[in-house]
Order: sequence, then structure tokens, then C-alpha cells
Amino acid sequence: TPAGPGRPELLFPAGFGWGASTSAYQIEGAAAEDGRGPSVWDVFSHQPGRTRDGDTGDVAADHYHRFYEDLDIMKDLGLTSYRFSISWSRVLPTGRGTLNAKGLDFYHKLVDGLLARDIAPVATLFHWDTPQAVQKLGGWEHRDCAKWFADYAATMFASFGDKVPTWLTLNEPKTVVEAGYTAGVHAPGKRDRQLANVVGHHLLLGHGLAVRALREINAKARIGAALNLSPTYPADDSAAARRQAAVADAEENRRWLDPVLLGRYPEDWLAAQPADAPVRTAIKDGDLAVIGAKNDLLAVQYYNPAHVTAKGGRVDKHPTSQAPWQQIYPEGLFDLLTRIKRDYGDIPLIITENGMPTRNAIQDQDRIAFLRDHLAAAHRAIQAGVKLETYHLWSLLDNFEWAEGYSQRWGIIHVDYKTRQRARKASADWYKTVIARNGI
Ligand code: GBH
Repeated sequence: TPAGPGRPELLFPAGFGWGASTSAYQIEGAAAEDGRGPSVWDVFSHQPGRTRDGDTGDVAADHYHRFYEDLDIMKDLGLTSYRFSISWSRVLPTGRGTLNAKGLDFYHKLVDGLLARDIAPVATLFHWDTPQAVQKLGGWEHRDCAKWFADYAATMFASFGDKVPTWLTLNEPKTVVEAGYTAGVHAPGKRDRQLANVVGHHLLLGHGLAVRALREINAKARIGAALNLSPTYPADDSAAARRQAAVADAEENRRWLDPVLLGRYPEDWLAAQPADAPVRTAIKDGDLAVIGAKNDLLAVQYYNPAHVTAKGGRVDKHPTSQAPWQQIYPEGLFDLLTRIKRDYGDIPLIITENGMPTRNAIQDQDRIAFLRDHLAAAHRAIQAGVKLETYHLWSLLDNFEWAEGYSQRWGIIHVDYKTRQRARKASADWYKTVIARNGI
């Protein structure tokens, strides 16, 4: 019999983890405080026309000053896991070299506060906020960035030791490649598909070197990458649509999963790169052995599927959320999780992001329906044998939604951007009950 009020229809396994997710630049604010150096997102968001209404993360949800209140909210909800990111330029203001003691101290207080409340910290090392000083040297375009990143990672491993039981190297390298370097809608705002693929390779190399750095200190902590994945479907039953869905699957999924979990790029993806593509020379002998070093877990982020036409375009087959790119399709999560098991084996999985933006301040019934349906899909995947350990929704708090600024609210906790006051949405109360019952 489950603990807590009522009996759920879908009971999750004993010990299943219930979490919420955030990232540093999106919630912290205090952009120039206590010695923090600027990141590419500080620079980008301050350039005219880059973000909606010119919004920046200067103050954001002011989590840097309010994290004790936020910790208490997490405890009240009953969270057993919290996934956040460390701002590289807060702990290393120029990305390399001298540690900023005050910045490091902030994360120690946060982690200690989590542990004191029995909430497991899941720390992401890179959620898109490359230190501007590193960007000046070329950022991820520069092969050495992988090493600078691994040095930063090693410094964090040494400082936190086993206090942080789960580390994630990169958040969504695909988004850096597509939004940061192809569409140019994210920092650093470049539009160069060939360069983007080089950046993608260097990000993967950084992941592999960071995994190696953790092994070198013999930590008990576990490590993996956080990948946003989209199951792809042919939009109709033509052979051409099926072919294009496979091409899209290579771009969306296998291009990231195969190097990290199998130590190789997919052959069809490699073959699709032009003969003179710079990524071909960026991939050096031995890189894939580094990138493919054994991971302890895979962190999955699921927002939407892709329905691919015979011409390789995309069509909507489901309702979209306020985010025009997001089609809502809970079954896609079942397909994704079972596919990972089928093609990549039984690596432990955690979900680190899943959610939608809603317009109502407090009465977010649409979010409740979204979360319920996705949790039902995750539950079915568990029944089908998928080793899913923990679910983190995106997001704990309303926050800076990158190029969309504060116009999209993704939190289960409402943030008033005049007073920075927090208020529980209906979904927060709902999630608290889910956690108490260990089911929906
Ligand atoms: C995640 O990205 C991020 O990890 C998180 O920080 C973010 O807040 C959350 O999801 C919600 O978006 O504007 O048409 O060019 C999700 C993947 C990739 C979706 C970039 C939006 C831009 C589409 N995102 N994409 S567009």
C-alpha cells in the first residue's frame, strides 16, 4: 500500500526519484555579483534584438539570493532529487585559472542545503553558459575548449567529491549546435552549419574528457550526459517519408547517442557530411574512444516528436503549446525510452527535463494534464522493462526562457517578476500529491 493520501492508479517502483530541474543562467540572477565573470549569454542577451523585449538573466528569479526559500519549497513538495547547473564563469570567472571562492561557496551552500533536506543533487556542468573569456579564445569552436571544460569539471569533482552523487556533463549539445551555431537564435548567435558540426564534436570530446577526469579521481559519483531526444516518425507511409525519418533520426538522436554510448558516429550521418566538411578533420584518431568512455547513466530530455515528410520537412500532428516548436505527444516518451533500451541496452536512465509553458499564473490545469500523461507514458515504459530511476520536470520555477525571455512560464512555481515572490501553481500542489503517493 502506498504512503500518503489516496491510492494511485499507476504506482511507481519503490524508491523512484521525483525531481525538478533548473539551470544557472535561467534562475540565478546576480550576474555581476561576488566575482562572477560574464558568459556568452550575458553578452548575447544584452545585444539589441536577441531576446524578446530585450530580456536578460541579470536578475532572473533571483535564486542566488533566495535559494534557501527555494530549498524549502522543494522540501515542502517532497522532491527527492534536484537537477541544477553550475555556472562555469561563477566559479572560474575567466573559465580557467583562479577559482572564485565566493562563487564556489554558493554551490556548496546549495548542495549542503539539498543534502540536509534529503534531496539528491544532480549537477550539470554546462548548460550553455560558456565563459565569455573562453569564447574570446574561440569557445567550443576551439578544440582545446574540450580540455578547458574538463579542467573545470575536474576542479568541481575535487571540490564536491561524493557530496554530489550524480554529475551531468553537457546539457543538450544538439541545441548549442542548432540554436547557437546554425539558426543563431541562441548565444553565441552564429549561423554556420559546418562550424556548428565542429562545435558539436568538440562538445562531445569535452564530455568524454570530463568522464575520464571523474574516473581519475576514483569518485563514487556517477556521470552521464543530458541529451534532448525526439522520436522521429514518417509523416505518411511513403518510402521517401520513411527514408527522411531515418535521416532525421540520425540528426536528432543517433548522432548524439551513438558516440556517447557506442563510441562511434552513425555511418549514415558521417556519409551525409560533405567531403570537405571541417568536421571530418576535426575528428581525430582516438577521439571516439574518449567520447565513448563508459557512462553510468543517460539523462533524457523529452519535449516533442518529429513527424517528417517525404521532402524532409516537418509537420505538426498534435496540438502545440505556447512554444510553437513543441507538439504535445506523450506516447513519444514511451517510444523514446523503449527505443533506447532496444538499441543501447540497459544503461540506467533518468529524465532530466519534460514540461510545457502555460499562460495562467496559478491555474495551470493544462500543465497538470501534460505531466500526468507523460508520467503515464514513463510508467508504461517501466512496465516494459526500461530502467528509469528518476523523473525531473522542467521546471521548478518560472525562469528566463532564453530567446523568449520571460514571456514563457515553464515553472510549477510562479515567479512575480516585479517582487520575485514565489507562489505555488495548481501543478505544484498536484505534483506534491503524486510524490506523496508515489504515483498518479
Ligand atoms: C530545453 O531546451 C533547455 O534545456 C532548457 O534550458 C529550456 O528552458 C527548456 O528546454 C524549455 O525550452 O526557437 O524555433 O529556434 C529544449 C530544446 C531547443 C527547444 C531550441 C527550442 C529553439 C527552437 N529547445 N529550440 S526555435
